[in-house]
Amino acid sequence: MTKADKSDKTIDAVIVGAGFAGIYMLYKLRQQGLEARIIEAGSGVGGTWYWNRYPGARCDIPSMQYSYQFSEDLQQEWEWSEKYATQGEILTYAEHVVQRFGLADGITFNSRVLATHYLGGEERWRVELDSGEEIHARFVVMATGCLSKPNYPNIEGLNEASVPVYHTGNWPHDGVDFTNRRVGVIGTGSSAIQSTPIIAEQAQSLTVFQRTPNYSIPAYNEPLDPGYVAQLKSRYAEYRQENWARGFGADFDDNDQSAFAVSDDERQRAYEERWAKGGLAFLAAYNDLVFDMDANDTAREFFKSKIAARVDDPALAEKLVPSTPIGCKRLCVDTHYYEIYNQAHVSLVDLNETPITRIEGNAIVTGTTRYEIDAIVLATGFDAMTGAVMNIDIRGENGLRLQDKWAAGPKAYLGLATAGFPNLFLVTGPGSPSVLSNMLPSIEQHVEWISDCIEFMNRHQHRSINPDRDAEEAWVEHVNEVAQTSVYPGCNSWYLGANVEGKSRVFMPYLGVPPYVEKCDEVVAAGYEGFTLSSAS
Ligand code: FAD
Ligand code: N01
Repeated sequence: MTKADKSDKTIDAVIVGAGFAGIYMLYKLRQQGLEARIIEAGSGVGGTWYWNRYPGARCDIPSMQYSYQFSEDLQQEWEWSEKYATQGEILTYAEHVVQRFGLADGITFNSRVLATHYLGGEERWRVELDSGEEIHARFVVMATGCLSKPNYPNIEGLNEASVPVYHTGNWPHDGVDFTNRRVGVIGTGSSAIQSTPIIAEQAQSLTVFQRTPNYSIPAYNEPLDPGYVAQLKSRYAEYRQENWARGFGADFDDNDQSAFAVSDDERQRAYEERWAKGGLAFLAAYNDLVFDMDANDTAREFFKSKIAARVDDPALAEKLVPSTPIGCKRLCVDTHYYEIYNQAHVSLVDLNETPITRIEGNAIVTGTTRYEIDAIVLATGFDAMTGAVMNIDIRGENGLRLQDKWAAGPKAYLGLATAGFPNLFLVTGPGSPSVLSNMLPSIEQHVEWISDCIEFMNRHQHRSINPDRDAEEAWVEHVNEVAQTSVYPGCNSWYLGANVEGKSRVFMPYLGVPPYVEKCDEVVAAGYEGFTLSSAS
């Protein structure tokens, strides 16, 4: 059989990825009676929650909000057990959704999309899998995730290490027992901050290699109070609706006041109250904490004192205090993180004083010191926002390669589509609130926008949709302008691509859920303004 024979059939859509985005996309397209198929590299659904099985992994948005809202029955039926659900519970939830809505037969597992090329005259995409299979589809939806391509550090000797090396974003499914082992953890972001307290409980010794400290606030995780759950479920839909009006798309008990609208004492009291509750809501204590450096400094000073109070050795505490604005990297949420450093078998290596030079067999070497270990944990994060998409050889009109188009930074209209790549959609792509929001609602908003668009196209017999370059340029500029009004560009974060060697530095997420959703709705109301819709040739 020739390639041409194999390609006779064209399905409606290929969806890449079976995380929360891919699952819901499949559900929505099937509701329209369309033929869609998910291709997933892993052996199961859940995406983030399938891959990140490191000890202590859980959400940092409260579970009652970090869940789908598209089905009232689903949100009423599902019972979360804790304020912040564990990785295992979130994975079970994703599996439940797939089973409940009968989606499993639309997913091909253990299969990676290597390439997808647009066949111009035919207005369809050829999708190539690592199995050698080719699928033709009118639409391709990249539900590949913002934090799904692990970032492996470029450290000499790492690949030749004589001890096991684990990445938090690709953790063994059977778990890892660190009992009686000397463990070295590289990185101090959320993944390290969640996992190290548990690793410390097991390990003979734990050495944490820190390049940049992060701010972290206690989670105060606890079982969910049935009274609270019942009260929230009695008005769940209304509650969800209210959250769309909030900057992060989540209920952080937002205070619409400047940090300087109150006295120093009152501000201190408010910070203490937020601290006592824990979690990301701290940053909503005042409306200018991530927009005004002076306001940010008041929160920074407060955090410094809290970190100092949690660590016995003042010199060590000093090393754990960041010098960057608070919030410009995602605030971490921990359970007894700083306290690990009060244990004799836990130590911190400040890589600013002595950078890692190489891995030598079973040792992490910094300058003249060799740290002998039995296991290495890379908590080194992700090639965020663009990594998974750029990993695929995507070619649009006239053979344009996405890797070339995005070489100097990603360009996407509303983070939903990119000019020159008709009928290819991105879920929570660069230029959308994505990681600066509660991701589950943001995923739903994107999936609904895309499925409505496909439905509109079919109803009006449009064959293709493509963003206009001018509209795209203007949007990318706007995303950057908004970012410049905030503290976000103020540190080397993965929001900017600064954590990956050689990656262009462009601020990728859009700041502000309500104006973003409004803009998406306006574009549709104006007949997909900023897009060109073409009918059959
Ligand atoms: P993912 O869940 O990343 O799924 C993408 C899928 O695409 C993956 O399964 C991957 O295997 C697959 N894939 C990628 N490329 C290919 C390819 N070429 N071929 C085939 N398959 C491919 N967000 C929050 O809002 N709140 C939280 O509390 C929160 N906690 C997080 C905790 C961790 C540890 C991490 C890493 C992220 C967290 N996030 C959180 C962000 C999280 O990524 C999103 O909330 C959400 O799960 C993303 O879903 P998704 O479907 O878009 O992508
Ligand atoms: O990754 P990160 P993460 N040598 O990029 C360091 C979500 N998430 O997996 O800051 C030495 O934050 C790097 O140092 P630096 C959440 O959105 C949520 O922890 O680049 N160190 C940094 O300290 C989060 O923001 C939860 O100087 C190196 C660390 O590795 C996002 O996922 C839990 C290095 C990476 O931190 C990513 O978090 C987990 C090198 N060569 C994740 N390379 C929740 O709590 C990198 N580092 C819900």
